[in-house]
Amino acid sequence: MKKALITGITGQDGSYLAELLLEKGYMVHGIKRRASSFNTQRIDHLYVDQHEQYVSFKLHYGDLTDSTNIIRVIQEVQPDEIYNLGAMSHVKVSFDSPEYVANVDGLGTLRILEAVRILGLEKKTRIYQASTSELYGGLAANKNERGFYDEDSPFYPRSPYGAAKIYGFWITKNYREAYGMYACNGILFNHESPRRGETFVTRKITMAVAAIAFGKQECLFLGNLEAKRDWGHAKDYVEAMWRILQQNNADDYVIATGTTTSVRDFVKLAFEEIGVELSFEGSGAAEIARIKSCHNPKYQLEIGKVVVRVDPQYYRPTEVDLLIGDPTKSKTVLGWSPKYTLTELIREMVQSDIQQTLK
Ligand code: NDP
Ligand code: GDR
Repeated sequence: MKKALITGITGQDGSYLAELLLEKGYMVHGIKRRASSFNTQRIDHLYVDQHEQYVSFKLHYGDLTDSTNIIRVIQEVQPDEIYNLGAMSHVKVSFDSPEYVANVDGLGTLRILEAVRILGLEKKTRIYQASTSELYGGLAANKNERGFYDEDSPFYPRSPYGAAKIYGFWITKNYREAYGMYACNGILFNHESPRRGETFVTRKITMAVAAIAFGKQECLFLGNLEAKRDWGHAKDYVEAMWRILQQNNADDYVIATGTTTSVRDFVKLAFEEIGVELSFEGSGAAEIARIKSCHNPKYQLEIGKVVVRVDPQYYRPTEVDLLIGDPTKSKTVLGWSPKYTLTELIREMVQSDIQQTLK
């Protein structure tokens, strides 16, 4: 039975990855942070009474800022695979706590790699590092000749989060080259789901659509509506993480859908999911969206009502304008391609938030 250790198991990706590995027959260990209130909602359904005879899921308290803890947990678990998903993952918040994000997202990666080395597990333990499309920074000049970012595109991070993750990327690659470790970067573009954190833009939008539909929210305030992202479904992306660790040789891979959509269009599509058509007017900080029509008799929505406004407090000091990934290598080498379309993703998120709103 293979043993996996997941940092960030309480997050969106950690929860889907834990489900996938349990389905594949792994013994799954996860590191969770001690918090003053419950932070395990996404994985509570996986909990097994630790007194049962057969336990395939176990949580350990820990933190990526604490090397002693990381070494002790890895020593105890002796994992075949480590998925380092733990991170302060919010780009905007990283401008508020840049030192903390460097410590967790940057040095945290080093702590994992060093722990494996200190414990003499270099030849046993395979390591997946959660790298990100934020490394590219969205610079138009850095796209490949086909107009995408791929594994060879230059990096230009535009936030303390991106700068911390670039250290994680390079130190992972360096340990692979220096010590022959099976350590890989998945350069994942944005991926979402009903389990997405509530302050990321997609989830903020789908929650607002559900709340506005039932008269529980008046208006959705957003930042930059022009930004474009390559959005996929987290369930598809954790499958890619697993595949990255099953190859003969360690390598780095872009995981993306190859299509990009603006925040404005995501808003339109999410409202369309409940039968509401929006019309946008104005520009920049003065842009608004009104209800143009409502085809669903279930929702008593006033035509002409303003339901979206721009609030500059959500702007970032430096923005990543456009991301679009080239998944050719992951398709050909890993045999991976996304199963969900953007429409299916939005449908699942809106429907899930409607169910939550009705509770
Ligand atoms: P989430 O924010 O949902 O989850 C982050 C996880 O990291 C949580 O379990 C969180 O714990 C944990 N964590 C935070 N700080 C620490 C710490 N100091 N020590 C240990 N654990 C910590 O992120 P996602 O699941 O969306 O993303 C997973 C990883 O992939 C992250 O590294 C992210 O940066 C990266 N990534 C994500 C992409 C996306 O679009 N989702 C795209 C590319 C990369 P707690 O629950 O206690 O807060
Ligand atoms: P991102 O995701 O920064 O790409 O990082 P986020 O959903 O936060 O922002 C996407 C784009 O939407 C714009 N935006 C807003 N964003 C938020 N959060 N809230 C708003 O109100 C809002 N209005 C507009 C942003 O400016 C941005 O352009 C995510 C994270 O999961 C990272 O951890 C991961 O590495 C990258 O994706 C790939």
